Amino acid sequence: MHISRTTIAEHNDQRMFAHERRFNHLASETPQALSVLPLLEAFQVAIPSWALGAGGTRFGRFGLGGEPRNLEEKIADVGLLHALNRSSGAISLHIPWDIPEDAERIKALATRYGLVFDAMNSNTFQDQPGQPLSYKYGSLQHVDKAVRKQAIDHNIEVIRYGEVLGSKSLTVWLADGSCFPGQLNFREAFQRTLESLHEIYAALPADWKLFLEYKAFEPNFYSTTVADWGQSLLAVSKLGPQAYTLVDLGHHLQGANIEQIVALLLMEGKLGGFHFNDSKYGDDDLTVGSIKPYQLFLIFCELVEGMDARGMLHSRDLGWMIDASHNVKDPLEDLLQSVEAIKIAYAQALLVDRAALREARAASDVVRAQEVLQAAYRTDVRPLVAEARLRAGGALEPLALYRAGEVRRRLTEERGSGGRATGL
Ligand SMILES: [Mn+2]
Repeated sequence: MHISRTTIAEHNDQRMFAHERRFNHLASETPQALSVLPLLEAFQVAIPSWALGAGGTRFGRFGLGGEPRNLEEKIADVGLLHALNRSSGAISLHIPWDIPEDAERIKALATRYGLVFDAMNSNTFQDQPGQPLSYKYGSLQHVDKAVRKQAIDHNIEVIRYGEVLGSKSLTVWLADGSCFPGQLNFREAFQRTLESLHEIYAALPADWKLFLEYKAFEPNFYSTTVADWGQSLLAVSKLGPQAYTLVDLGHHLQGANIEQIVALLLMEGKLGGFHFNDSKYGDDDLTVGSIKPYQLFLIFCELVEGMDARGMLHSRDLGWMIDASHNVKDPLEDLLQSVEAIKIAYAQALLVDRAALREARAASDVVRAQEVLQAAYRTDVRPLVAEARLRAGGALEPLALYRAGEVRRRLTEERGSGGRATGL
């Protein structure tokens, strides 16, 4: 399944007049918009291999049709997204599902689509067929040293697969915790986890990063051993300079001020990666920007300000990834929506008048500070994001082109309707 440059050019030609009118209007009203175009063009968001099929809940899963059947087809799907939006130039793999049988061939395939390999993800939150020891009571925290060793070895194996593909980071998310009071000694569980992480850290190549993701609850419902940013920061600080905290938007308790967390992690030089999604109640894994777009904008304001304060390159120095699940939407349409939402929030954050904001803060002018932020948030930057996409060779309206090309119908014809994408 392939969308040609000619098809994209024809699509763009039909929309060019209307687009230019909208873009010129924005550029005349917001002159600084032009200067952010190169930043928008450079910004890439990795797509996780597990987000390309229908997700599900613990109540059921509704099939989709045309789901990728193997790693090659997952790469093809991300390649399709990238051809449309020129902002999805990386794929994040999950082991054991995405073990590359022939790494050189997989690398060459990704290169053909203009993709690189983002963070590698290990999995010790469920048992695989034939696995000698069970993770029912945890992995890196387990009371049994043999179980911990099995989990450590798995993580090191994931690093080795990633090395061959050219990945530069390992993301560790642990389901480890307890379901009932009394089940676990918190201090000992944390110490065992940290010891295990030290062994994984020691196996990192010199130019790799380790991202430690935290999550407040689920699947364990009483305690999680790396439950919040404080616990992750504590662990990564003890691990060393190659270890960083990863923030997943859905992994906080309701009402948490994520933008403040981001600001402080960046200040400490310990924010490494980012998982985008949206939620109303818990780890809902919904389309980015579908529920709380203003929160996403406020987070991006802190990301931009915090990265600039440390002289970091927005496009490169943090790992940007979507981590979502698609229960009722076509995953590829959902991912196009998510990437668009991310770029809109990023563009708005870039347009904040930071000098005016600094002045308002210095004068304790609360009203003015809010006005400055919301002036950027209420700017319709869609023509700006579309212009960046156009300049990068993408489609002016990726979703419209995806639908006009009947991509899902064609994928279903090619791959069948009964298949189920692996990964989670
Ligand atoms: Mn995540």
